[in-house]
Amino acid sequence: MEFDGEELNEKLVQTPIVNAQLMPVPSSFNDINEGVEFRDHYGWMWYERTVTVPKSLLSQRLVLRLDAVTHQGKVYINGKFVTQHRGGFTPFEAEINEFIIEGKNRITVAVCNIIDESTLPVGGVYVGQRKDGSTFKIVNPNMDFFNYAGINRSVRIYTTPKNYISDVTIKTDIANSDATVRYDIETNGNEHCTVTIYDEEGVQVAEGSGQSGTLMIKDAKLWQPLNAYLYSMVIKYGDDEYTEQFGIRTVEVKDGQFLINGKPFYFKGFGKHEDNHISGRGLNIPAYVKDINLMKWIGANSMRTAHYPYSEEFLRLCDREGIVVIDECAAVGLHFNLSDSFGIWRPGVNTWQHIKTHNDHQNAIRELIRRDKNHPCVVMWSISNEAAETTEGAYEYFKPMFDLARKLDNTRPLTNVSLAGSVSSNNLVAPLVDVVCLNRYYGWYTQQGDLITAQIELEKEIDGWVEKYPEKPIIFAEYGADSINGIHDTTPVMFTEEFQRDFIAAYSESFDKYKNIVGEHVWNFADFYAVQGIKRVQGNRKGVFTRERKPKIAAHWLKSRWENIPDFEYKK
Ligand code: GCB
Repeated sequence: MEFDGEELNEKLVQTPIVNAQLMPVPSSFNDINEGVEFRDHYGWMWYERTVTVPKSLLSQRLVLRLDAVTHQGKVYINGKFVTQHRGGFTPFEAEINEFIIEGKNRITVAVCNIIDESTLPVGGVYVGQRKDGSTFKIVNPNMDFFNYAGINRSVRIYTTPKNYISDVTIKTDIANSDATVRYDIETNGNEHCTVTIYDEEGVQVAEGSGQSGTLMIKDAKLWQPLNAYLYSMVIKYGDDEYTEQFGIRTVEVKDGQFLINGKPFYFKGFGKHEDNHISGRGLNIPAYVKDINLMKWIGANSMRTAHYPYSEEFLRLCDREGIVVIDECAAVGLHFNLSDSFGIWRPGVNTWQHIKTHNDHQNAIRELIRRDKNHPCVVMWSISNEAAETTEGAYEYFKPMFDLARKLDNTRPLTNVSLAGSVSSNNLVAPLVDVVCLNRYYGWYTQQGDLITAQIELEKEIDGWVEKYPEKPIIFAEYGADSINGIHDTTPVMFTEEFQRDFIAAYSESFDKYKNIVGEHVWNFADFYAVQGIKRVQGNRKGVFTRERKPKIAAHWLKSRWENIPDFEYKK
């Protein structure tokens, strides 16, 4: 990996990079080496390696796939430009036969970590000048999480025959004890296509032919929260073959409840981050498995991919283990007036008159749904987190986003996760959502330390939502307090483990009073690295687990609460 200006490197790409620094892929680059300049590098980075391609592969269709280049990537093979992509959390790929030669090939990927008012996440660059005249730049998301970047997920070359399967959409429905499975296969030609469905024991349960159709599975086994059952659809198309796993389940919002397989589901769990020591936001499969095991230990059944699409590997694990997922696109920070100036702070400026995210946001929705539509674990799409929903123009900005998501997927409800202060009376986007998702910090950022007043304010707000939108279920998508593990007190005070526990207990008491509240996602599953500031102690400490995944007192408290809350029909 080499740091330099874009122009110079556009020339450098013609010749191999020398004296490069060692850089693991996949990983965020930031914590791999020491020093502020390295960690906070702003701009382009150049990754390079050689791969050997044997002659036998050249007769196949060769595809280079990059699962996540954060936030922008340009790809070159043997010095020639191949493709580029904006958006750091969804994959892109290109056919590369014309660039590849037999033997050694040089793959170069230029990565840019800049985020601004046109990208997702929305970010800002802070340019400062020191007294000695030197300047510095910091680029931050317009939110507290650290801007981990690099080639965060896997890069692979794969092959297909010349005529190939490019996509499949699977939609399931339940009729008594049977299920219907609708499939639509996308290909590049007109080869003969067959579809066979197998159960978990490998027994064939349905078959069909043609690129689309509806198959029936008799006595279908359902995908249930924490009790997953996965079928495999094997598609044969000419010489190509692809297997997609899927689950049979339905999702519906009705009468203020969130139904999974026709029964009212109660969300217990967390907002998370992809965040780990050393690898930052990089793919980390052992950590995913550990986190899912901890979620099960604590009695959780669900989570939200705050604030961007997580890796495909993570979602496959959630499919397998029955973790229910609210899948969020990387639309975070669409707000120019947040008082914490993490990225951009433009007091008085109307976000919707100036923001330039329209294109990237539509692409992000398209790419998210195309990538994740067949995951049974995903039960709802989150269109954004904490946008300026009370500012004039919010409805006009979001209406086309919601329309697009509904057009692309008519099987899942939609939400927009709301910032404190956007309440039932002033939230302009609420009419568009199926489920109200609220991030609330009464007793932390406001009424600091006073949990009695916090609860009064919280319930006043909930009353307003229930009254105005009685048909919409409510999920608390974030609520939480920082605690530094090891800090204790007899009379709870902010930042102690006891206060964090009491904060969560107070909210829980209020949640239990309302039938329309169908879920509680504590912020956050674990401590995570954040932008520096006086409110962050080497990161955001609202984790119920530490960054090393050790439980704080609140974890034990939540375990005893959640083990007594059933997944279904909690509030009869
Ligand atoms: C929020 C944000 C989340 C922050 C959290 C906090 O509302 O959605 O990204 O980390 O507050 O701890 O301040």
